Amino acid sequence: TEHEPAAAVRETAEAIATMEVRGAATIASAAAEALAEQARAAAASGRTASDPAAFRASMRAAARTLRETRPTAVSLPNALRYVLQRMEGESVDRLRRSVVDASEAFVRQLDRAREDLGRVGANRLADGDTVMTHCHSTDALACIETAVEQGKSISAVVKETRPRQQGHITAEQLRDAGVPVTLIVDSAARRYLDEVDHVVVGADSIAADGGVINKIGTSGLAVNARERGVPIMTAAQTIKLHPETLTGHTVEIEMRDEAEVIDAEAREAIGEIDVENPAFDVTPPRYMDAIVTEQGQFPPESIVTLMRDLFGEGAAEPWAE
Ligand code: RUB
Repeated sequence: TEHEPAAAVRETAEAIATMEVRGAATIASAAAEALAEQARAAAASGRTASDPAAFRASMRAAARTLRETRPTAVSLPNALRYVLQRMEGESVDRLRRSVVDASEAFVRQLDRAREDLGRVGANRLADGDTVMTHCHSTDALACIETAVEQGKSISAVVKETRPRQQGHITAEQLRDAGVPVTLIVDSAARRYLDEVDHVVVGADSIAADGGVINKIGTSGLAVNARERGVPIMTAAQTIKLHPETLTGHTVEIEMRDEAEVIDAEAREAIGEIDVENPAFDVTPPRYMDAIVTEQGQFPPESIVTLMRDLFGEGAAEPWAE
Protein backbone atom coordinates (compact mmCIF):
# COMPACT_ATOMS: atom_id res chain seq x y z
CA THR A 1 0.00 0.00 0.00
CA GLU A 2 0.90 3.65 -0.13
CA HIS A 3 1.98 3.65 3.51
CA GLU A 4 3.83 0.35 3.53
CA PRO A 5 6.65 1.11 6.00
CA ALA A 6 10.23 1.26 4.77
CA ALA A 7 12.22 -1.98 4.83
CA ALA A 8 14.24 -0.73 7.81
CA VAL A 9 11.04 -0.31 9.83
CA ARG A 10 9.77 -3.78 8.93
CA GLU A 11 13.15 -5.28 9.84
CA THR A 12 13.28 -3.49 13.18
CA ALA A 13 9.70 -4.53 13.98
CA GLU A 14 10.56 -8.13 13.14
CA ALA A 15 13.73 -8.00 15.26
CA ILE A 16 11.75 -6.67 18.25
CA ALA A 17 8.97 -9.25 17.84
CA THR A 18 11.46 -12.13 17.66
CA MET A 19 13.50 -10.63 20.56
CA GLU A 20 16.68 -10.34 18.53
CA VAL A 21 16.38 -6.76 19.76
CA ARG A 22 15.14 -6.90 23.35
CA GLY A 23 15.16 -5.10 26.68
CA ALA A 24 13.03 -2.02 27.18
CA ALA A 25 15.67 0.66 26.56
CA THR A 26 17.21 -1.12 23.56
CA ILE A 27 13.76 -1.57 22.00
CA ALA A 28 13.08 2.16 22.49
CA SER A 29 16.26 3.34 20.80
CA ALA A 30 15.82 0.86 17.93
CA ALA A 31 12.26 2.15 17.39
CA ALA A 32 13.39 5.78 17.40
CA GLU A 33 16.13 4.98 14.89
CA ALA A 34 13.66 3.12 12.68
CA LEU A 35 11.46 6.23 12.55
CA ALA A 36 14.47 8.23 11.34
CA GLU A 37 15.04 5.61 8.63
CA GLN A 38 11.38 5.86 7.67
CA ALA A 39 11.69 9.64 7.38
CA ARG A 40 14.74 9.34 5.13
CA ALA A 41 13.08 6.70 2.93
CA ALA A 42 9.75 8.57 2.72
CA ALA A 43 11.50 11.83 1.78
CA ALA A 44 13.35 10.07 -1.02
CA SER A 45 10.64 8.27 -2.97
CA GLY A 46 7.07 8.22 -4.18
CA ARG A 47 4.26 10.56 -3.24
CA THR A 48 5.61 10.93 0.31
CA ALA A 49 8.62 12.77 -1.16
CA SER A 50 6.49 15.68 -2.37
CA ASP A 51 3.34 15.58 -0.27
CA PRO A 52 3.74 16.60 3.41
CA ALA A 53 0.41 15.02 4.39
CA ALA A 54 1.42 11.72 2.80
CA PHE A 55 4.81 11.95 4.52
CA ARG A 56 3.13 12.43 7.91
CA ALA A 57 0.73 9.54 7.23
CA SER A 58 3.65 7.28 6.37
CA MET A 59 5.37 8.20 9.66
CA ARG A 60 2.22 7.36 11.62
CA ALA A 61 1.90 4.03 9.79
CA ALA A 62 5.54 3.18 10.57
CA ALA A 63 4.97 4.02 14.23
CA ARG A 64 1.92 1.72 14.33
CA THR A 65 3.95 -1.14 12.86
CA LEU A 66 6.60 -0.65 15.56
CA ARG A 67 3.99 -0.21 18.30
CA GLU A 68 2.37 -3.57 17.56
CA THR A 69 5.49 -5.66 18.15
CA ARG A 70 5.45 -6.18 21.94
CA PRO A 71 2.96 -4.76 24.44
CA THR A 72 4.63 -4.44 27.84
CA ALA A 73 7.66 -2.11 27.65
CA VAL A 74 6.21 1.41 27.67
CA SER A 75 9.55 2.81 26.55
CA LEU A 76 8.47 1.74 23.04
CA PRO A 77 5.34 3.95 22.75
CA ASN A 78 7.14 6.64 24.77
CA ALA A 79 9.91 6.68 22.14
CA LEU A 80 7.41 6.83 19.27
CA ARG A 81 5.54 9.67 21.02
CA TYR A 82 8.76 11.58 21.64
CA VAL A 83 9.70 11.53 17.96
CA LEU A 84 6.26 12.04 16.39
CA GLN A 85 5.37 14.92 18.72
CA ARG A 86 8.46 16.75 17.45
CA MET A 87 7.64 16.17 13.77
CA GLU A 88 7.01 19.63 12.34
CA GLY A 89 7.39 21.70 9.19
CA GLU A 90 5.48 22.70 6.08
CA SER A 91 7.76 20.90 3.62
CA VAL A 92 8.81 17.26 3.43
CA ASP A 93 12.42 18.36 3.79
CA ARG A 94 11.70 20.12 7.09
CA LEU A 95 9.51 17.28 8.32
CA ARG A 96 12.28 14.78 7.58
CA ARG A 97 14.84 16.90 9.40
CA SER A 98 12.62 17.30 12.46
CA VAL A 99 12.12 13.54 12.70
CA VAL A 100 15.81 12.71 12.27
CA ASP A 101 16.78 15.36 14.84
CA ALA A 102 14.18 14.12 17.34
CA SER A 103 15.29 10.53 16.87
CA GLU A 104 18.93 11.44 17.49
CA ALA A 105 18.03 13.57 20.51
CA PHE A 106 16.00 10.70 21.94
CA VAL A 107 18.85 8.21 21.62
CA ARG A 108 21.32 10.71 23.13
CA GLN A 109 19.03 11.35 26.10
CA LEU A 110 18.54 7.65 26.62
CA ASP A 111 22.30 7.07 26.78
CA ARG A 112 22.80 10.03 29.09
CA ALA A 113 19.92 8.92 31.34
CA ARG A 114 21.53 5.50 31.71
CA GLU A 115 24.83 7.09 32.75
CA ASP A 116 23.12 9.41 35.22
CA LEU A 117 21.02 6.69 36.82
CA GLY A 118 24.09 4.46 36.92
CA ARG A 119 25.73 6.96 39.27
CA VAL A 120 22.64 7.11 41.49
CA GLY A 121 22.35 3.33 41.67
CA ALA A 122 26.08 2.91 42.27
CA ASN A 123 25.80 5.08 45.38
CA ARG A 124 23.54 2.42 46.88
CA LEU A 125 26.26 -0.22 46.45
CA ALA A 126 29.20 -0.52 48.85
CA ASP A 127 32.72 -1.81 48.35
CA GLY A 128 32.66 -5.59 48.81
CA ASP A 129 28.95 -6.02 48.02
CA THR A 130 27.48 -9.00 46.26
CA VAL A 131 24.49 -8.19 44.05
CA MET A 132 21.85 -10.51 42.64
CA THR A 133 20.45 -9.84 39.16
CA HIS A 134 17.43 -11.06 37.22
CA CYS A 135 17.11 -11.09 33.43
CA HIS A 136 19.26 -8.59 31.51
CA SER A 137 18.75 -4.88 32.05
CA THR A 138 21.04 -2.19 30.66
CA ASP A 139 19.81 0.19 33.37
CA ALA A 140 20.56 -2.32 36.16
CA LEU A 141 23.97 -3.10 34.66
CA ALA A 142 24.77 0.62 34.54
CA CYS A 143 24.48 0.76 38.35
CA ILE A 144 26.82 -2.20 38.88
CA GLU A 145 29.33 -1.11 36.21
CA THR A 146 29.46 2.43 37.59
CA ALA A 147 30.13 1.07 41.09
CA VAL A 148 33.01 -0.95 39.66
CA GLU A 149 34.33 2.12 37.82
CA GLN A 150 34.25 3.98 41.14
CA GLY A 151 36.70 1.38 42.41
CA LYS A 152 34.26 -0.70 44.44
CA SER A 153 34.78 -4.42 44.42
CA ILE A 154 31.44 -6.04 43.48
CA SER A 155 30.50 -9.69 42.94
CA ALA A 156 27.33 -10.96 41.33
CA VAL A 157 24.92 -13.86 41.66
CA VAL A 158 23.14 -14.01 38.31
CA LYS A 159 19.78 -15.76 37.88
CA GLU A 160 19.64 -17.53 34.53
CA THR A 161 16.05 -16.31 33.93
CA ARG A 162 13.95 -19.00 32.32
CA PRO A 163 12.71 -19.49 29.72
CA ARG A 164 15.03 -17.41 27.50
CA GLN A 165 18.05 -17.22 29.77
CA GLN A 166 18.82 -13.53 29.40
CA GLY A 167 20.90 -14.08 32.55
CA HIS A 168 23.60 -15.43 30.25
CA ILE A 169 23.90 -11.98 28.64
CA THR A 170 24.13 -10.38 32.08
CA ALA A 171 26.79 -12.91 33.16
CA GLU A 172 28.90 -12.20 30.10
CA GLN A 173 28.68 -8.41 30.43
CA LEU A 174 29.50 -8.50 34.13
CA ARG A 175 32.45 -10.76 33.41
CA ASP A 176 33.64 -8.24 30.82
CA ALA A 177 33.38 -5.54 33.51
CA GLY A 178 35.62 -7.63 35.77
CA VAL A 179 32.85 -8.73 38.15
CA PRO A 180 33.14 -12.28 39.52
CA VAL A 181 29.89 -14.05 38.54
CA THR A 182 28.06 -17.04 39.97
CA LEU A 183 25.27 -18.27 37.67
CA ILE A 184 22.31 -20.00 39.34
CA VAL A 185 18.95 -21.41 38.24
CA ASP A 186 16.00 -19.21 39.14
CA SER A 187 14.70 -21.55 41.81
CA ALA A 188 18.01 -21.29 43.74
CA ALA A 189 17.53 -17.57 44.29
CA ARG A 190 16.23 -17.72 47.87
CA ARG A 191 19.03 -20.02 48.96
CA TYR A 192 21.62 -17.53 47.66
CA LEU A 193 19.95 -14.42 49.03
CA ASP A 194 21.73 -15.05 52.35
CA GLU A 195 25.00 -14.33 50.54
CA VAL A 196 23.72 -11.22 48.77
CA ASP A 197 23.78 -7.55 49.88
CA HIS A 198 21.56 -6.05 47.20
CA VAL A 199 19.17 -7.14 44.46
CA VAL A 200 19.25 -5.00 41.32
CA VAL A 201 16.63 -5.36 38.58
CA GLY A 202 15.37 -3.30 35.65
CA ALA A 203 11.85 -2.43 34.53
CA ASP A 204 9.77 -2.54 31.37
CA SER A 205 7.14 -0.23 32.81
CA ILE A 206 6.48 1.54 36.10
CA ALA A 207 2.83 2.07 37.04
CA ALA A 208 1.46 5.18 38.72
CA ASP A 209 1.04 3.32 42.03
CA GLY A 210 4.76 2.42 41.98
CA GLY A 211 4.20 -1.14 40.77
CA VAL A 212 7.22 -2.39 38.82
CA ILE A 213 6.57 -4.41 35.68
CA ASN A 214 9.65 -6.48 34.83
CA LYS A 215 10.67 -9.94 33.64
CA ILE A 216 8.57 -12.78 35.05
CA GLY A 217 9.99 -13.84 38.41
CA THR A 218 10.87 -10.35 39.60
CA SER A 219 7.92 -10.21 42.03
CA GLY A 220 8.78 -13.53 43.65
CA LEU A 221 12.40 -12.46 43.94
CA ALA A 222 11.31 -9.20 45.59
CA VAL A 223 9.14 -11.00 48.15
CA ASN A 224 11.98 -13.39 48.95
CA ALA A 225 14.45 -10.52 49.23
CA ARG A 226 12.17 -8.74 51.70
CA GLU A 227 11.79 -11.92 53.73
CA ARG A 228 15.59 -12.30 53.85
CA GLY A 229 16.09 -8.61 54.63
CA VAL A 230 17.98 -7.91 51.40
CA PRO A 231 17.29 -4.50 49.80
CA ILE A 232 16.03 -4.52 46.22
CA MET A 233 16.14 -1.62 43.77
CA THR A 234 14.81 -1.24 40.28
CA ALA A 235 16.92 0.78 37.87
CA ALA A 236 14.56 2.45 35.44
CA GLN A 237 15.05 5.62 33.50
CA THR A 238 11.99 7.82 33.22
CA ILE A 239 10.98 6.55 29.74
CA LYS A 240 9.85 3.45 31.68
CA LEU A 241 7.09 5.49 33.38
CA HIS A 242 3.74 4.37 31.99
CA PRO A 243 1.57 7.48 31.44
CA GLU A 244 -1.70 5.61 30.81
CA THR A 245 -1.62 4.21 34.36
CA LEU A 246 -2.24 7.78 35.57
CA THR A 247 -5.79 7.37 34.30
CA GLY A 248 -6.41 3.89 35.64
CA HIS A 249 -5.26 1.74 32.74
CA THR A 250 -3.35 -1.43 33.55
CA VAL A 251 -0.17 -2.56 31.84
CA GLU A 252 -0.63 -5.41 29.39
CA ILE A 253 1.49 -8.44 30.27
CA GLU A 254 2.84 -10.12 27.15
CA MET A 255 2.03 -13.83 26.80
CA ARG A 256 4.64 -15.61 24.69
CA ASP A 257 4.72 -18.88 22.78
CA GLU A 258 4.61 -22.13 24.74
CA ALA A 259 7.51 -23.42 22.64
CA GLU A 260 9.79 -21.26 24.80
CA VAL A 261 8.77 -23.38 27.80
CA ILE A 262 8.48 -26.92 26.48
CA ASP A 263 9.44 -28.61 23.22
CA ALA A 264 6.87 -30.36 21.08
CA GLU A 265 8.19 -33.84 21.90
CA ALA A 266 7.98 -33.40 25.67
CA ARG A 267 4.56 -31.84 25.38
CA GLU A 268 3.34 -34.76 23.26
CA ALA A 269 4.72 -37.27 25.79
CA ILE A 270 2.97 -35.57 28.73
CA GLY A 271 -0.47 -35.52 27.18
CA GLU A 272 -3.29 -33.01 27.43
CA ILE A 273 -2.09 -30.01 29.44
CA ASP A 274 -2.17 -26.24 29.21
CA VAL A 275 1.10 -24.31 28.99
CA GLU A 276 1.28 -20.61 29.77
CA ASN A 277 4.23 -18.31 29.29
CA PRO A 278 3.75 -14.81 30.67
CA ALA A 279 6.86 -12.72 30.00
CA PHE A 280 6.45 -10.19 32.82
CA ASP A 281 4.95 -9.70 36.25
CA VAL A 282 4.10 -6.85 38.61
CA THR A 283 6.04 -6.25 41.83
CA PRO A 284 3.83 -4.32 44.26
CA PRO A 285 5.46 -1.09 45.50
CA ARG A 286 5.67 -2.35 49.09
CA TYR A 287 8.22 -4.99 48.05
CA MET A 288 10.51 -2.56 46.22
CA ASP A 289 12.93 -0.40 48.23
CA ALA A 290 13.76 2.19 45.60
CA ILE A 291 13.23 3.17 41.99
CA VAL A 292 16.49 4.58 40.66
CA THR A 293 16.10 7.02 37.76
CA GLU A 294 18.31 9.61 36.05
CA GLN A 295 16.52 12.17 38.21
CA GLY A 296 17.50 10.51 41.47
CA GLN A 297 16.05 7.71 43.55
CA PHE A 298 12.42 7.54 44.59
CA PRO A 299 10.40 5.43 46.97
CA PRO A 300 7.98 3.60 44.62
CA GLU A 301 4.95 5.23 46.24
CA SER A 302 6.14 8.72 45.23
CA ILE A 303 6.97 7.98 41.59
CA VAL A 304 3.54 9.28 40.58
CA THR A 305 4.68 12.89 41.17
CA LEU A 306 7.53 12.45 38.70
CA MET A 307 5.16 10.77 36.26
CA ARG A 308 2.75 13.73 36.44
CA ASP A 309 5.58 16.20 35.87
CA LEU A 310 6.94 14.36 32.85
CA PHE A 311 3.80 12.87 31.29
CA GLY A 312 1.08 15.06 32.77
CA GLU A 313 -0.66 15.64 29.44
CA GLY A 314 -1.42 11.94 29.38
CA ALA A 315 -0.86 9.38 26.71
CA ALA A 316 -1.51 10.98 23.34
CA GLU A 317 -1.35 8.60 20.38
CA PRO A 318 0.20 10.69 17.60
CA TRP A 319 0.36 7.57 15.43
CA ALA A 320 -3.44 7.18 15.26
CA GLU A 321 -4.84 7.12 11.71
C1 RUB B 1 13.78 -7.62 29.50
C2 RUB B 1 13.54 -7.16 30.90
C3 RUB B 1 14.46 -6.09 31.42
C4 RUB B 1 13.82 -4.73 31.15
C5 RUB B 1 14.78 -3.58 31.43
O1 RUB B 1 12.76 -8.47 29.02
O2 RUB B 1 12.61 -7.56 31.57
O3 RUB B 1 14.66 -6.23 32.80
O4 RUB B 1 13.40 -4.64 29.81
O5 RUB B 1 15.86 -3.61 30.53
P1 RUB B 1 12.87 -9.07 27.53
P2 RUB B 1 16.66 -2.24 30.17
O6 RUB B 1 14.15 -9.82 27.45
O7 RUB B 1 11.65 -9.95 27.43
O8 RUB B 1 12.80 -7.91 26.57
O9 RUB B 1 17.17 -1.72 31.48
O10 RUB B 1 17.77 -2.68 29.26
O11 RUB B 1 15.69 -1.32 29.55
